Amino acid sequence: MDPLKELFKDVALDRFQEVRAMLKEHGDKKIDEVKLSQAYGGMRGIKSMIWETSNLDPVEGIRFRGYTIPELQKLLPTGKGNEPLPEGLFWLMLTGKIPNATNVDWLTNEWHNRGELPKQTRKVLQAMPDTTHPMTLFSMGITSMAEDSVFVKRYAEGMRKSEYWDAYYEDSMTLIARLPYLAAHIYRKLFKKGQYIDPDKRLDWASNFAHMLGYKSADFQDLMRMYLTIHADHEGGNASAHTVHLVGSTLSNPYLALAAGMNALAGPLHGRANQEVIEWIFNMVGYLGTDTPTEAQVRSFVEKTIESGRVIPGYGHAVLRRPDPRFTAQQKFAEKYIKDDNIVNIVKQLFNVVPDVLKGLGKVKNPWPNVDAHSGAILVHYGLNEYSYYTVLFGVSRALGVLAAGTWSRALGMPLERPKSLTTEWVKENIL
Ligand code: CMX
Repeated sequence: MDPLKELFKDVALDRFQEVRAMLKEHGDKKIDEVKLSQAYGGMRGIKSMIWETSNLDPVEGIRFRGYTIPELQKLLPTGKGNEPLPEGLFWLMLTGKIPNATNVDWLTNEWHNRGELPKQTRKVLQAMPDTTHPMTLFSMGITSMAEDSVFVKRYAEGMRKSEYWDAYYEDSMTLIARLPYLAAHIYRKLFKKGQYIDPDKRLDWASNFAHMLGYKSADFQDLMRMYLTIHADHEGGNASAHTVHLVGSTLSNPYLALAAGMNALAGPLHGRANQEVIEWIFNMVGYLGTDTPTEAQVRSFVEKTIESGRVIPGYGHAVLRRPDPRFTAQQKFAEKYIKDDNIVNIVKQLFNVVPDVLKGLGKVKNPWPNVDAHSGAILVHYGLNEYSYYTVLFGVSRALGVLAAGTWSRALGMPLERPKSLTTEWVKENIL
């Protein structure tokens, strides 16, 4: 028996019936109005989709099933470490219920049982040159597994719509189990001369990932537990989540939907910002000739970046209007585990300087740091210096949220997504 699937089935069936009744009675009620500026402006803030697993408040930041990050750090099981296990967050996102230690042990074990990397995936990765960007390999690796999709097989056999969630769940579980294997394989292929490390099935999902990457310390294991928890979900409108949702709505299988989302995450305005931030910090160090600059020096480099027409990576957000609680969680981690690190200190200096500079521009809606402003400095501290790899770590985590949400979309019978687009001619004729 699969206890998570059983629980999900009960919870999702109740919600399905509740939503059906709600739509019957209130389906014509308005939830939003759309301004012309929003249609031309990246659809910012338009309330137009349902996402059960998390919700983002512009001021407070992310809540997973109603819980803030500090609350999750208290409530979710931590296994043998001090940070929440991502297994617990996945359970919570799927069911809405905080799991106990037995629940997460079951999930760790289940993912170990599903975690092998298929032969064809190894071959695909092997065929690619070592100059390939890790996110390209990550996307290719996920796509290469699509032939294993239970969803595809059952769909071809005539599966009923009411059973889609079950097949989606099966694929999601296998995918999540395999992602650390895939990600570690990419890391070792590109940066460690193809010397791969066997899994250690006594470890939880995040620490086994750390182990297969080649990082053994207890602190790094805790870093991975925290990192893979806080990056998992950020409601449904962000580019990677929305892409998985859109592609999934065509009934394309979860492997292809996730790969599409990872291609969105790879952009510098989204997940790749974590790579951009650390590269930019080291450019600053090179330019200033010191890794212990004064705040005035940091400020001058920030202003120089703006003057050259570039954005400050790791700052700003499409929804948030305060420092990102995921930034704060990493700041606290660094305060607790890392003493006197020059690059971590530069991140602190940037926090003192950048918001003021961005406010001065008069156009930036959110001058505060986002999730990507801090992660690189911590990874560098532990010796993970391959900056181009950072977005893969984000991607492994993001899979938890988007696949849990995708399973929900199938359980609620969400249809093909198809919003209406307009031409400027239409706008001129009908709105002006
Ligand atoms: N540095 C300089 N200028 C910035 C800026 C920053 N960090 N953030 C926003 N701006 C500028 C915009 O480029 C825009 O300028 P123009 O009108 O000249 O084009 C203006 O301020 C208004 O933008 P906004 O409404 O405040 O921000 P958006 O919602 O359009 O964009 C984001 C949000 C994240 C793309 C933007 O803040 C940015 O480019 N930040 C740097 C990249 C980054 O850190 N991305 C990661 C975000 C987290 C994630 O999704 O993973």
